[in-house]
Amino acid sequence: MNRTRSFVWGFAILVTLAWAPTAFAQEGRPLESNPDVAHKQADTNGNGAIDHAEYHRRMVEVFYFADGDRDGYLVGIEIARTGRENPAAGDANGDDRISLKEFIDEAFDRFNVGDSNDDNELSVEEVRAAYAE
Ligand SMILES: [Ca+2]
Ligand SMILES: [Ca+2]
Ligand SMILES: [Ca+2]
Ligand SMILES: [Ca+2]
Repeated sequence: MNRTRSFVWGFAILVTLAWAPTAFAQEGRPLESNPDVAHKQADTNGNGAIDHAEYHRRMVEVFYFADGDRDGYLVGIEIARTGRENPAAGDANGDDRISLKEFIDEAFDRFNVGDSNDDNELSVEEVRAAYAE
């Protein structure tokens, strides 16, 4: 998998996905492809950085948003809604579906890649860098 694409999906979902406009538009969710706006949306306490709690909240939100049949697992088209190129990525137990735990674990791998100064927060610069790759 191309590193840029695999990296970007984490942020794409962080910002609620510009890649699945139809699915998200149907649910009335604003699409966000601008890293500055995306960062601001996830930074719920407005301190200029996305911490683990804020990121986790956002990822949970995205998971349940993508989980169209609300069964607690992402499969097929539901995975596609998260912008993933490789549906198998993150499927740690190989059952061909993504549980919330698997989704969050994978998301935090992306978080750590994006957190280039290792302060456990994503600055707007770090999010911009991720988008620019
Ligand atoms: Ca914050
Ligand atoms: Ca589902
Ligand atoms: Ca699984
Ligand atoms: Ca950081």
